[in-house]
Amino acid sequence: MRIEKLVLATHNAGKVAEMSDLLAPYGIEVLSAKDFDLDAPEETENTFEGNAFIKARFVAKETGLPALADDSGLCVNTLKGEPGVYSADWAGPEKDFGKAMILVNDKMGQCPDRSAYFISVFAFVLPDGREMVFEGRCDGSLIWPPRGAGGFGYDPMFVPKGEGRSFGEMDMSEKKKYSHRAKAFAEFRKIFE
Ligand code: ITT
Repeated sequence: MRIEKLVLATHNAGKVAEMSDLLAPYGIEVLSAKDFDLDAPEETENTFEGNAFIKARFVAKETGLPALADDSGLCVNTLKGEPGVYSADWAGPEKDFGKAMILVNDKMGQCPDRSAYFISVFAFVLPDGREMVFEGRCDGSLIWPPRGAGGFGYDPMFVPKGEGRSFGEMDMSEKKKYSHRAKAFAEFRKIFE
């Protein structure tokens, strides 16, 4: 498939940076919802895939261009997968991830199982109605206190499997060796091959 232009259906600057970086080698003009002054649609589904499609369908309809959405989240095993699809909500309307990380750590208490994983689901919607979905997962563990000021969201408290450093201590090129988003992208990019 040949795509000349696509719109990232996200208002999250961290995702825009990572997805633009992943798309950079493919000679595609990458725009985002912000370039079109679009509001964020309400995420009313209770699955990553459901919410990813809400975002991608909305942006494809509003712009008439192919739209790529990422719905993602941190799933903590000892919290039965929470915060999961509600990962952004735990930071409140002020998007305070310092507070969200404290909430996660407090809820885990003294539980020795610190394992967690990130999920990223990409929904790709074309103006002609074709729809595709891709998924990536990154396993790791949660540290306290958080470390590093890189990345976004829960990155400072997440250490991917096989690493000693948190995502917050890595730059974007190091994070993409492990990240859920890079893994979802590795599936997505096959449509160009
Ligand atoms: P859009 O819906 O506009 O894309 P959002 O931030 O609300 O932006 P989500 O609904 O998918 O996105 O929420 C996912 C949250 O999970 C996100 O806000 C982060 O806090 C967290 N998250 C996802 N990927 C992450 C990553 O790579 N590193 C750290 N936190 C991540």
